[in-house]
Amino acid sequence: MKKLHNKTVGILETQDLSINLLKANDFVAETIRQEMAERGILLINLVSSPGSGKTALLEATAAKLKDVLHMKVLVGDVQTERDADRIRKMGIDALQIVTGGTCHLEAQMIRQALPSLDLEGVDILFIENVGNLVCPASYDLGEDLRVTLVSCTEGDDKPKKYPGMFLTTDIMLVTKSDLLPYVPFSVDAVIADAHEVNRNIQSFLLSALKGDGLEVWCEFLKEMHAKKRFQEGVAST
Ligand SMILES: Nc1nc2c(ncn2[C@@H]2O[C@H](COP(=O)(O)OP(=O)(O)OP(=O)(O)O)[C@@H](O)[C@H]2O)c(=O)[nH]1
Ligand SMILES: [Mg+2]
Repeated sequence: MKKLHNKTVGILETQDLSINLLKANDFVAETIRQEMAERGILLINLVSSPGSGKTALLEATAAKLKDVLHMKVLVGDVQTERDADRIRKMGIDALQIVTGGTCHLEAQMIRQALPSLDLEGVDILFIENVGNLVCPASYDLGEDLRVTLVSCTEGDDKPKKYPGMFLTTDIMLVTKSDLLPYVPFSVDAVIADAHEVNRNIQSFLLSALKGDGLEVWCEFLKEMHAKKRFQEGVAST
């Protein structure tokens, strides 16, 4: 009985600790939000399961927008520089954060990485989070927009299975639309479920590979960037 009691206290202590850690994360996230506001940079946090197409989306977005908007990327992975290398090949400055096992990015990791990126004149800073629909949900990185990708190859049941992520999502991108004819996936169902979890989610359907829907996505980014500049009173370049 005593053992059970101790165990219970242990769990409560762990909960207290994680609440305090999240509070500390939110404090750092606020300093990032402040810096981005002063610079008029739109900060976007891309999250998804592994392989949903975050890096492919960044490559395709870079190809369309890099001459119009100055973009940079911070990319988190458990191991390797592979994603940063792919993005750099598109002519975009990218910095890899290797978490060494941690399944999400934390605001402190972003804070520490920022001085290594020259942010002068940057319009949009993308963060590609570690592929995972659970842990990244709890960590505010100071972003303006949390964009969650759901690829049609992973199933349309994700919003209700991972509500924590969809509760904090601003934009849901349904990706790999070119594969829709080959997989059992209902775009209507995934959008309906996402709205049941969070009625403020805005959705886009696109294929980074074939380019369908990319124009609308890029127009949306331009609009969001202009809005941010206007809100912060930063002159457009
Ligand atoms: N058919 C098709 N394949 C795609 C599309 N977008 C990405 N892929 C493929 O899906 C795989 C994973 O894409 P990535 O962009 O690496 O996915 P990711 O979300 O960055 O993956 P992690 O960083 O590992 O979480 C790659 O083989 C891509 O070529 C798409 O629009 N259509
Ligand atoms: Mg990637």
